[in-house]
This record gives sequence, structure tokens and C-alpha cells, in this order.
Amino acid sequence: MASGLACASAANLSRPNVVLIYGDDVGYADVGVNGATQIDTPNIDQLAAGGLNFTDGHSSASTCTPSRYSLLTGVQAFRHNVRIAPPNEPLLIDPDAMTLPRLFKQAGYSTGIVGKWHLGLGDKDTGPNWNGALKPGPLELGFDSAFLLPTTNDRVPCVYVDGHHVVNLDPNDPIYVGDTLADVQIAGSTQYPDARKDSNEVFYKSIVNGIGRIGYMSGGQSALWDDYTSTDVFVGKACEFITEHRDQPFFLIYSAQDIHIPNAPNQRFKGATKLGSRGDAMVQLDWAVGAILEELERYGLSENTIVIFTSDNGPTHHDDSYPSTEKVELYSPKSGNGHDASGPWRGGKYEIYEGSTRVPLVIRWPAQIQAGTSQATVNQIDFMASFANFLNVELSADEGRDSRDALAALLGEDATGSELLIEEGRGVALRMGDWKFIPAMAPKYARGFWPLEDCLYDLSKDVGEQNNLILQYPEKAQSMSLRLKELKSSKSIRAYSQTH
Ligand code: NG6
Ligand code: CA
Repeated sequence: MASGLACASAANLSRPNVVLIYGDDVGYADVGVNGATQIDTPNIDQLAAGGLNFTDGHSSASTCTPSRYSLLTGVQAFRHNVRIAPPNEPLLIDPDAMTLPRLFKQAGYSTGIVGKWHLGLGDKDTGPNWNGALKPGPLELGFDSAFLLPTTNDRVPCVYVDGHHVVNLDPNDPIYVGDTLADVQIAGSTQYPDARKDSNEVFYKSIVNGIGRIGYMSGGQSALWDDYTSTDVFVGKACEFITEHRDQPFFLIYSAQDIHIPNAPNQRFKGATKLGSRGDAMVQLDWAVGAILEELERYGLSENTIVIFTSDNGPTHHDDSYPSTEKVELYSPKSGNGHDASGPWRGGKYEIYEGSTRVPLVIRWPAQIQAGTSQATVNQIDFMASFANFLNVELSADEGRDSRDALAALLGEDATGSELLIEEGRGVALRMGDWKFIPAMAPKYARGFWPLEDCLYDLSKDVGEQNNLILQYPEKAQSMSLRLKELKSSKSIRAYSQTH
């Protein structure tokens, strides 16, 4: 009897549920456990208290689409020149490719995604058919279900997608999406105000639900989301997924949109911080984390579910101003309000400093992972090979070719992690332990987001990347520059790392 039980629990331990909570533009220090004092995040802090909090955990890139591309494919975004996707981008991932959800499916899991997608939808030649079947998309990549915010919350179309279809679409008011007003000025379809005619909204093109958006849209009025209740909708869908799949192993990505502009949290979070709508939206995200944890607890799943909390890139300190809500300077160090979303690290979203990709990373698995802090260097691109090892799925050389097995670090059994870490922004930089090398970029490409000269930093003495040591350590710089070139031109970072 006893050995039968032990057997059963061993089987469970080899296939715990996995819930990946993926924040959008959440900076390293937007969470209490990493030093935020102006934003209360009790649920994320509690998750961290029961799990492993990484101080050197990275998104694969400093913007959303490239990061998510690498997370799901295990392939570096620079290989395919993946950039922030516009509203009508076709699906960016090859439907035949190995993906993170497919890996879980091969191991017998049910798989789902709820929330922000931003990896394109539809055929590569035709793009998304907003009024028909939106495929290929996540369902063609290994997800059993997908309830999506298809692009970003500051982009059109402002509608939910469930599986292959826009939710609540009235066929008599079809959706048109385009780059120019002429693309969407279709007789009979609902028109939205032209943002260019509103002096407050010149940054945007259309005004939908009173908020400026990137891209033009018309039609689809009955399908429009409400920005102020979308987190409630997504949390509801995530809880439904957990309820439905509670008796079998599942993999769920909850992809939160909260603190990406326009920062439109629900009224009940208004004033939750003194930092304005972005701070309040972070409290909303923390609430969402709490609601998901509670749902797991309700079914007795907390013990044997791996919950990961992380972010797709660092916080923006740049040009994402949002006149229709509140200014984002409220959380930059310049504001003097005591909140710097990047914490000790320099820079943020779009850039190439540590604050660009070094994001919160908490992994909790009460049944197996000892709580604490880890300084191991880990990268989300390595989730694929790590989970492949964990689930006993063999990856061929071509599958997730840049993803390396970092399972021991993720489980807290290796305190060092990856010796080589690629960081992606407008280009590619390299970390080797505490050393960081950023190759110069020409001004017309750098555009204020990348240094114009080669930089070498020693993070062990200079966490803020202030002292460029390029002249003091020319040999170090040269060897890292060479290593970076080799990595970039290698076919597979996994294969390269195994032979060097
Ligand atoms: C940028 C947008 C910004 C944001 C970002 C995507 C401009 C000037 N800025 O191009 O508002 O939408 O794309 O953010 O258009 S991400 O987190 O999805 O990468
Ligand atoms: Ca983002």
C-alpha cells in the first residue's frame, strides 16, 4: 500500500502542472520582493516567499514580440529578424516548428494560453482574417485553447479572440484594420475618431473606447473589449481553464497586459498607489496573480503545480507617453517619487542594459523546489530545453536550437546557471559571468536605444553599467566580441555551448 502511494506520487511529481504568469513590461523592481516600496504586491511576494526568486533571470529580448518568439520556439529572435509586430502581422512562428506548448502536449499535458499574444495571426501571405477563421495561430502551435488579446492593448483591433474567432463579432459590422485611414473608411462599418485630429493623441491613429491606439480600425463595435475590465475577463478564463483541467496535468500561460500602456486598471484599483495608473495597474496584476493562486489552492493543486512569474521585457523609460491616461514619467528615476521600476539595473525596455531584460523571475513548486534566492544566470529561451529534459521529451538538433538545458538552475540545484548569456535589443550583446560586452551600433540603427561605441562592463563592481572598461581590458573585450560573433553565426547556441 505504502509503496503504491509512493509510486503514485512519484508519477505526479514527474508531471506537475505548470502555470507561467507572463507580465508585460514589468520591471525587476516593480515587485515588492525585488525592492518596490511604493507598490504593494503581496501575492507575488508570497509566491516568492514560497519559491525561488532569481536575481539574474532574463527575458530573451527587451521587447515583447522577440521575447515571446524565443520563449515559445527556443530560437533567438535575431535569426529571423523578429521585431515588434504591427496589427496585421501574420503568424510569426512556423506552424511546423517545435514549440513550448507542443512539448507539453507530447508529454501528455493539456495546454492553454490566456491574454496577450502579439506574435501575429493568420497565413504568412494573407495575414489575419479578422472576420473569418484566424489561423494559423496558437491552436496550430500546440495550444488546446487560446483566449487572446491578439496584438497589444495599445494596438487595434481592440477585440478578444477565442480560438479562431473574434468574440461577439456582428457579421453586419465587420472589422477592418489598416495603416491608413483610407484602409478602414468602408461604407457601413462603424468608424472611430481619427487620433491625428486630436492634439492629445497625435502619437496614435485611432481612438477606440476613448483611448488612442496604434493602427487604424473600423467596424467590430459589438466586439470591442473594455480596457477597465479586461483583467477580470482574463482571470475568469484562466480560472475556467484550471477548473476544467484540474484532473490531468496542464500547462497554462497567463499573459497579463496590465502595466503595458495605456495603463487602464479597473476603478477598484484606482489610487492603490501614489504612482498613478501604472502603479495601480501593477496592483491589479498582483491581484490577478492572487486569484490564480487561489484557484489552484481551491482544488488542492498548489503543492504540485510549478508557478512561474516573470515578464517579457523591462519597464519603459522611453517614448511611450499616453496622454489619455497619465504620464509614464511617474515611475522613472527622474520623477523622484522613490520608485524606479528597473531597480539597481540600468535602462529598460527597447535598450540593452541589464534593466532591459533582467526581469522578475520567481519559480514556486512546493513539492520540489526549496524556497530562497538564486543568483544563477537564467534566460527564458532556455525553458524549452529545460522542460524537455524535465518531461523526458527528446529535442532534435533543429528543435529549439538555441535553447539550452538549465533545469538544474531553475530547480535551485545549480547556483551559477549559464556561463554565456545572449541579451537582445536592437542588436545582440553578451554576458559572460559578470562581464558584459555591448558592440557599438551606428546612430541610424541605435536611435538612442543602444550605445554608439563598444562597451565593456564588470557587473561585479558596477551594477549600474556606468564605467566602460573597454580601454582598460582590450583583450577581454576582443575575446568577448569574437565569442559573440561566433555565437551569432553558429547554427545553434545549444550546439555551440556543448562544444565550447
Ligand atoms: C512601440 C510603441 C509602444 C508599444 C511597443 C510594443 C510607438 C512609438 N511605440 O512601437 O507604444 O506598443 O511598440 O510594446 O509606436 S511591447 O511590449 O509589445 O513590445
Ligand atoms: Ca512588453
